[in-house]
Amino acid sequence: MMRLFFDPRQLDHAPAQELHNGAFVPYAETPARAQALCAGVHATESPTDHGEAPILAVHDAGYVAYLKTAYDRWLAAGRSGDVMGYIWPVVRRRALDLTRIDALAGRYSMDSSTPLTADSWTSAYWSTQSALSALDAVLAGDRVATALCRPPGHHAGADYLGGYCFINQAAVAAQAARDAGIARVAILDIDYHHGNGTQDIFWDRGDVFYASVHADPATDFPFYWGHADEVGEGAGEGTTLNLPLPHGTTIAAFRAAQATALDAIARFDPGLLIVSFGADTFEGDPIANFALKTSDYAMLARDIAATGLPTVVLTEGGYAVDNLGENLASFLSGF
Ligand code: SP5
Ligand code: ZN
Repeated sequence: MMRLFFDPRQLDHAPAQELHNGAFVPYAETPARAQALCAGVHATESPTDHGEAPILAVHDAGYVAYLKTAYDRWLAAGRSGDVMGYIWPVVRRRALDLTRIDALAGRYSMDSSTPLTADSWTSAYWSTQSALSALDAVLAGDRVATALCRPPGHHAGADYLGGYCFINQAAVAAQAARDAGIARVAILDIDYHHGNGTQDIFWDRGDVFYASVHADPATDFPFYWGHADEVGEGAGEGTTLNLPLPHGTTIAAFRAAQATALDAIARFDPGLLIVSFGADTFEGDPIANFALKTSDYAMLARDIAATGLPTVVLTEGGYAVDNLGENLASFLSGF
């Protein structure tokens, strides 16, 4: 039986609303998502606590301090409600060392749709511990293990949150695997959205391959990353692979793109595969525009399993809550 990791503290983070198309709407990345993920699988195990060191091996120390203190600083500034940035240090601003919470909220984020609550750090921390525990299982010899990562991680960069993500679990697990002696690690990202944070973190590194199948950023979030000509730089040139697809994509084209990614990963010859699995490619997803069916996920997983690589599965997005458990169950059944 495949081991599955989840901690109930991952439910605590519950922003009230997000800014979307000019208005506040209910937050899409809900605790109910985690309950649906759990309902879709057999019993989960609590993760072991690996502490902050594996997080700090990927994320900027100032950013981690911000995640831990931002809500209290927001309250101290007289605010109520969740922390939301409203000014960003773009257009060539100097990298000033500011302390005002309003400045920090912009410095450490990439969008306005990821409110930070009193519980965001705790939930993201335990989501990351679940990922690290799944990695432990695979390093100990399991062929595959899964972490129900909520909040998700692939949009979070070394020093920024965004896209409902705070700590990048795939990146933390990849770095932990490197530090455990795995020479080359591959990340396959099949969430609907491009995993800009994961790409950024390993952009100039040749030891971690990042391959993503996702909605064309010409039409979809995160817009500024995930275009086909982004291939990495320096030692990382050629170890980033982006395969954008159009709205309406069904399993045939998605599976073919995943096969292209898996071929490139096989040539990279990694010792470990990490899968960022998003079920927001589902035909009924409320914030996305692909058309995969529940049974398609089992086929994608069988193709991944056929690589024979030791595999850590981490969940990312997927907002059709009523179908999320069965979509995850379908995917895991393919391993
Ligand atoms: C992990 C992941 O899948 N993040 C996706 C972030 C996408 N954010 C931009 C789209 C926002 C749409 N918000 C709709 C809210 C409806 N309640
Ligand atoms: Zn997504």
